This record gives sequence, structure tokens and C-alpha cells, in this order.
Amino acid sequence: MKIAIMIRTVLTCIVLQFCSTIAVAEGQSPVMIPVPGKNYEIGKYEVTQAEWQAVMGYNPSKFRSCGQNCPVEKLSWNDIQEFIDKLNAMTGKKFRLPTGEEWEYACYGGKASTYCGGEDLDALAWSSNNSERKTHPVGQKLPNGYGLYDMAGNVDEWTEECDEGDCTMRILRGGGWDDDPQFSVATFKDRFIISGRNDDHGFRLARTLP
Ligand SMILES: [Ca+2]
Ligand SMILES: [Ca+2]
Repeated sequence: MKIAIMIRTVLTCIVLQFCSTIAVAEGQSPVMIPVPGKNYEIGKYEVTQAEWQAVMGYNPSKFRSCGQNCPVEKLSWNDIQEFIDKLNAMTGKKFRLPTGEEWEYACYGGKASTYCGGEDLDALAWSSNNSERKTHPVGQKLPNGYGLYDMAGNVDEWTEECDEGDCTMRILRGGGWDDDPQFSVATFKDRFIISGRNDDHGFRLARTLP
């Protein structure tokens, strides 16, 4: 019986080319990596268009032609709160955005570096240097020391951090596909209004470990 369900799922998956959607719909969680020595885990990848679509029922991304495995973008910090509420209801887990401190610690991957995971930005990240002015499927560049992909580049990542106490503005990290390399420096903080949507803004999830 179980095998029959599995075969049907795989077939549906192939037909629809929508595998990560099905994974979320069946109550499974996004791929997370526990951060060594800390009490939280963080998304291995940026949240994808398929994952967003599965939870929210729409896809806000500008770069839909990039495909389901590309990072979701053009969403506000407020939109993400709605996504997280729904995902948590579906999975029974307590996902959230990373704090600024959590994001930066995970970014280094256990080793001090200029960018998240090293010094060679082109090997690690899609930035204005190499993106051809668009997003790319997650996980194509080198991971950092913790096995996290695209911490630098592809899409800028929203965090919980308020902008110097003003929580109508929040901090984004890592730089995006249209940013010059200095925006991808590990310590660099960008900021944006929480209701604003930009086609190089996305996110990854975090969760306090039980
Ligand atoms: Ca990124
Ligand atoms: Ca940006």
C-alpha cells in the first residue's frame, strides 16, 4: 500500500514537475541544516518559487521563466510573515526568519571570510558580475563550510533585524543578482521598508531547535 502511494507520488511529481510542492503539501519540511554549536537550523537554500506556490497558492516572482527551483522574489517582509504562518500550520513546526546575528554566523560557515564561504565571489554567488541580470536556480554555486548555498548573491535575504530600532524597516543580507560585490560582503547590511517588494529580495527560513 505504502509503495503504491509512493509510486503515485513520484509519477505525479514527474508529470507536474512540481516535486518540492508535493513535499510541502504532504507535510514535509524544507531542507534545513543545523548550525554547528548553536541551537538553531537554517535553510540549506533560499526558499524557492515552488515552495512559495505550494503554501500560498500564487507566485509573485518576476523571474518565473527561471523555473520552480529558482528563488522566490518580489515579496515583502510582511508577505513572508503570512507564508511562515501558513507553513507552520501545514507542518506543525515553528519556522521563522533568521535574526541578523544568526544569519551572519551561518554565513561564515565556520571560517572568517570576506564573503559567505570564501574570497572568490564568482565561485560562491550570482552577483552583478555574472548573473546576466536575473536570478538562477538555487544551489548551483559552491556551498559554504556548513553546506549552505547562495548565502551570498542570487537574492538578498530578509531577516528579522530592525533598522536601528525602526521595525518598519528591516535588514537584508548577502546581496542579490543585481548588486555589485560590495553588497555581498558578509558584514554588509541593506535595508528596505517591510511592505516593499523588490525583484532581488527573497529569504531563507530558520528554526530554533526543540
Ligand atoms: Ca542569497
Ligand atoms: Ca539588492
